[in-house]
Amino acid sequence: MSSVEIPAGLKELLQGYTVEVLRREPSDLVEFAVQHFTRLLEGQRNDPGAKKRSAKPAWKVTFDTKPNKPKKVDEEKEEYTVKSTTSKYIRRAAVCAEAYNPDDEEDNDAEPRVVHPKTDEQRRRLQEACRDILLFKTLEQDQFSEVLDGMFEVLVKPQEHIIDQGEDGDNFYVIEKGVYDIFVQKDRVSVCVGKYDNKGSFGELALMYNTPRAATIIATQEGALWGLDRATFHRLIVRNNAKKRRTYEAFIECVPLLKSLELSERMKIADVVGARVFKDGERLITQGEEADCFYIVESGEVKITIKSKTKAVQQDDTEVEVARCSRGQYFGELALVTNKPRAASVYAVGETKCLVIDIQAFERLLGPCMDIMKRNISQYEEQRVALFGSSVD
Ligand code: 1OR
Ligand code: 1OR
Repeated sequence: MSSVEIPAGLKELLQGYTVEVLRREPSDLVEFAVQHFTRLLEGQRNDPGAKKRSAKPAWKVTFDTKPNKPKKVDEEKEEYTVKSTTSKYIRRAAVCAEAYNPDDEEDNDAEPRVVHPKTDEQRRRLQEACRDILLFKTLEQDQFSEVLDGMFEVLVKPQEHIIDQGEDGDNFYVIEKGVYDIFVQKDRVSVCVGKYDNKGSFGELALMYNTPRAATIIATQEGALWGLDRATFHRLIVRNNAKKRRTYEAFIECVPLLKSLELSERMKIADVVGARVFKDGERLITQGEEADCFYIVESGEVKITIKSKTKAVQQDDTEVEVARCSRGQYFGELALVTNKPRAASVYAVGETKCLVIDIQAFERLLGPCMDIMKRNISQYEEQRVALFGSSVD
């Protein structure tokens, strides 16, 4: 019998299709195959590098964890396993959690630049969605433009799994609209630990640290996302992290609140912070609003004011200054810790620069500092009574 040669990539192509069938359970396998392979083909046309990678939907292509580097033997292994909570087959992550050092990033400038063409209207929506994304806040203008060029639109349906915990990471996502639940497996049970509500971004961790996805993200309604592929994320964001670490290492080291963290934990904070500059008098936080981030003053000063109905002031809603924060001090933790609206307003006094951490990174990274924060929060209450008695709204 003559020997049969299996073409390179065939196994991965069919496996990718099989995984999608198991995941989505389509009623018509042939029609689903047409859609699946068409998306794949379009993805390859937009991104020639995708040809090397396995067959997932075009926007969910699996990327090699270290492009251009020989793979380790156990990275090649792919197994299929039953996920306990959803009873669906998923691909077990074939990535390894290496010690991460952004300085080790190869010089990938030679990599082809990925551009996904967009209409003016798409670009306007994309720019709006990316306006407050912290990971983009330390990029130079030309790097930011490259990021925008490399992003592609993803429309999602209710109950769609954007990311599954344990898988390897393909894309980073910025939310344009929609609500997305965050699930984390605890003792084999999937627990909802938070949500993204029409803003924010997710999916950076697996790409930054070469680790399996740390959480499952599920759309609760129809939504729109902007994806950025792994290679472009590496070239622009991860390489920028080396610079960020150098820039913020000394400062983060001298923030009293963060002293109890290990060096590696402080570096992870440097990876996720965004730097924001506020003009004199600009309001950073509004009392009564919902909270989604935490601040550390890097330079300048902020004043904290509380609306009060005190007998002393005799007027509703007068803002009374209760505190100031300067370099190394933090604010905006109270609402995140207590899960309540902002307890005070905060204004810049002179030009002020702050490092900003979003609520998910706050919960993930600042757990070890929680005791210190809670101790200080209990002092707010004492100060409140001293300043206003008990008649503050
Ligand atoms: P990823 O690439 O690991 C899942 O894919 C994404 O979920 C992850 O990047 C984050 O962007 C996002 N712990 C870990 N990842 C989280 C968390 C989270 N929240 C959002 N993501 N925690 C929840 C904090 C509210 C900590 C849970 C113990
Ligand atoms: P937040 O998330 O509620 C406003 O947003 C922030 O102002 C708050 O977190 C604290 O970080 C900060 N009472 C309430 N919030 C305060 C206070 C404060 N001081 C700073 N913040 N008091 C002043 C204590 C000196 C009590 C005033 C009656």
